[in-house]
Amino acid sequence: MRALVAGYGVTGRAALKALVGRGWEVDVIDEAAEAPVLASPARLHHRPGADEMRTLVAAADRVVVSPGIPVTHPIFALAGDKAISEIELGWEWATVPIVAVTGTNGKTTVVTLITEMLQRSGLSALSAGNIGLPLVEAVDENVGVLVVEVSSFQLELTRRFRPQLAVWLNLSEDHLDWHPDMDHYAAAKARIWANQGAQDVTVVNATDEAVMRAVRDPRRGSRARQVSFGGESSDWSVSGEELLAPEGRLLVRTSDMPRALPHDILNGLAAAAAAVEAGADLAACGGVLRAFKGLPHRVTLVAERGGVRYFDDSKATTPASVAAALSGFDSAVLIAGGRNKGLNLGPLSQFVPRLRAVVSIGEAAAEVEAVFTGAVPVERAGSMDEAVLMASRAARAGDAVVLSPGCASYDWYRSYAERGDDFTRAVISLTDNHHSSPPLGENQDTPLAGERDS
Ligand code: UMA
Ligand code: ADP
Repeated sequence: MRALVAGYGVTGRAALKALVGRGWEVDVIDEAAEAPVLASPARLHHRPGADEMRTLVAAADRVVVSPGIPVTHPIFALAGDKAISEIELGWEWATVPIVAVTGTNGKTTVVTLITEMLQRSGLSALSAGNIGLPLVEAVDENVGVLVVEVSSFQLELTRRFRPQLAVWLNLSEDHLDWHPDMDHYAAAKARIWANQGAQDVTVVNATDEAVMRAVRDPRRGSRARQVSFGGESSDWSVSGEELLAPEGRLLVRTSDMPRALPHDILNGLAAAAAAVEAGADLAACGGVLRAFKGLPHRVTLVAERGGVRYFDDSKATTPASVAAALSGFDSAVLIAGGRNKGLNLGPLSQFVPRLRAVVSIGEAAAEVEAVFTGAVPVERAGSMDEAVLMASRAARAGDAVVLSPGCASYDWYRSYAERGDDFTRAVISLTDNHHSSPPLGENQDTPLAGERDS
C-alpha cells in the first residue's frame, strides 16, 4: 500500500512513522519555505507543482491530509475519496474505546479532566488528538481508553469515524479564516456523531442553542443515546451551589472547586458526564474537580501587585472565550488583539461596564479599538512590555489585568503559549522594577485618555 502524507508537521510526522511501521510506502509533500528533513524512510516532495502533485495522488491509495491545510487547497479536488484525516486513520487502527471531544472552547480542558477522572477511578486513559499527541501515535500505547480532542479541521474530512462517546461542548465563531462560513464550521463539528448508532453515547450542552439545534437536526443530528449537561432539567445539572449527577446525586459543590466561573461549571459537568459513561466513578470525578486549578494560559493568575491581579488567558483566541474570562471580573483592564481568525469582535462591547480600560495589541489592534473607543479608555501598545505597562498604569487596586486576546498569536509569536509566557515575563519584570519606581497603580505620568476616576 502507498500513502501520500500532505503536510509534515506534528500530524504528518506521526502519520509517516505510523504508516512506515505498518509496512506502507510513503511519499510526503510539504510547502513550507524551507524543506523539512524527514525522520523516517520516505520520499519528500518539497513544494510540488500541479503535475507532480497529480502524479503523487494518482500513485497513492490514501492521502493523509494535515488539519492545517485549508479546504481550498487543490489537494482535496485531486484526492477525492482517497483523502483521509489522521484522526480517521487512527480511529481505524484503535483497539480500545474512544471518547471524542469537540466544541469551540474548552476542549483541551475537558479532555484533560475526563482523562484524570478515568485515571482516578483506576482505569488507564490517555489524552490524544488536537491536544498534541496525534491519534495515530496514541493508538500504539497500551491503555484502556483514548480521550481524543478533535478540531473541526480534523473532523471535516472524516467519513467513518465513530467514537463510542462523542462530546460537543459549545459553538461560537471561530476559524472563519479556514471555514467558508459558520454553517460549514458547524457541519464539520457535527461529523463527531455522524456515524454513531443507538449503542453509542452523545454528550451535549443543553445551554448551547447551536449545539442543541445540531443534535436535533434531521440531517446532521445524533442517533446515539443522548446525555445532556448544564440546563436545569439536564441529566447533569446545577442547583444553587451544587453540581449534580443524574438522580440528584452530588458531584461537587462550587465552593469546593478552586475556581467556579460559569464555564468551569459547564466543563466540570461535561467531563463528569462523559467520564461516568466511560466507566469512571462519581466520587473520583468530584475529587478531580475539587483539585483542578485549570490549565496554564487559561485565566491563570500569574502575579499580584499593588492590589492588582494579573491573569494570563493567552489561549483565549475567540470572542466567546474572552467573554468567559471577563464574566469572572467586576473591573478589569483587558489586553486584546493579535491575528484575527476572521471573527467579529463586536460582541465584546457588552463587557464595557466591567472594563476600566483596554490595551490593543498586534495586527488586530484597530479592530479592538473599533469595538471600545468612546466607551472605555483605549490605548495601543507596540509590544507586550508596553501593553503590560499601559495596563498597569490604568488599573486600580482591586482590578484585574487580563491578557485575553480573542485572536491568534501568530502575528507576534509562534504560539499562544509563547505569548502567555512573554506576558508573564513582562508582568514579573514590571513587579521587579517597581522597587525603584513610583507605585504603578498610582503612577499618573501617562494617564489614559478619558480615564474614569483619575
Ligand atoms: N502545510 C503545507 N501546506 C499548507 C498548509 C500547511 O504544506 O497549505 C504544512 C506546513 O508547511 C507544516 C505542516 O503542514 O509543515 C503543518 O501542519 P498543520 O498545520 O496541519 O499542523 P500540525 O503540526 O500537524 O498540528 C496539527 C494541529 N494544527 C492545526 O490544526 C492547525 C495541532 O493543533 C494539533 O495539536 C496537532 O495537529 C496534533 O493533532 C494546533 C491548533 O492550533 C495546536 N489547532 C487548532 C485549535 O486548537 O484551535 C484547531
Ligand atoms: P480549546 O481546546 O477548545 O481551545 P481550552 O480548554 O484550551 O479550549 O480553552 C481555551 C480558552 O477558552 C481559554 O481561554 C479558556 O479559559 C476558555 N474556555 C474554556 N472552556 C470554555 C467554555 N466552556 N466556554 C467558553 N470559554 C471556555
